Amino acid sequence: MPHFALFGNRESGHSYKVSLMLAVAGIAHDYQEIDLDLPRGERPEPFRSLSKYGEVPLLLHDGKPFVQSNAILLHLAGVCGKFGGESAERMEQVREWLFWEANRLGFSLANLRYGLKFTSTGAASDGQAMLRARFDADIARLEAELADGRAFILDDQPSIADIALCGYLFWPEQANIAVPPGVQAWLDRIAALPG
Ligand SMILES: N[C@@H](CCC(=O)N[C@@H](CS)C(=O)NCC(=O)O)C(=O)O
Repeated sequence: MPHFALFGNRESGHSYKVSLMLAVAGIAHDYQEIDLDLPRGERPEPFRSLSKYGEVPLLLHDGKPFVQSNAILLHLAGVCGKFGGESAERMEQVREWLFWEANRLGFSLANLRYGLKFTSTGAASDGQAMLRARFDADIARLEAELADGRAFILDDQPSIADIALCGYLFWPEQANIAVPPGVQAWLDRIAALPG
């Protein structure tokens, strides 16, 4: 029986992506909360040694470390043969979205939220204005993508692309953003998934 252990933080959308995948895929796992207020050098072992870039999430699969949320999602989809892992074709489509997410929503929205929630300059900095403009373009792209009525981002079946893209979208008030109706309906379908 494979063993999975997730090291995350409950304020981290990147950790949330992996938690959500483990939940909807029904993969039993241990969980350890990492206090990100601790300097990196003081975070507990084995997290400190195994988290190559010092960040959450870290997933151990039978003791082997996996880092970077989207790389972890790809690993899990491959392991369970679902959520994009069903075929090479779906995996190709998923990979495109994962790269888009890391550079677009996972950058704009994650850092908008971080600026508002965790920094003293909050919404006032120039960086926040840039992130907001970038987010506006990103959410418009997602809304346009979903306009044809498909249930999930690839087709009518959920995949790790949905899981990556929604990582920071369930808490719009924390980033002071509005979620358009097509994106909201898609989020509701993700929230209704078993698990
Ligand atoms: N590209 C990484 C980003 C991970 C990340 O930014 N993690 C943040 C929390 S959301 C973190 O661990 N921050 C604490 C630190 O950098 O010390 C991924 O996709 O996993």
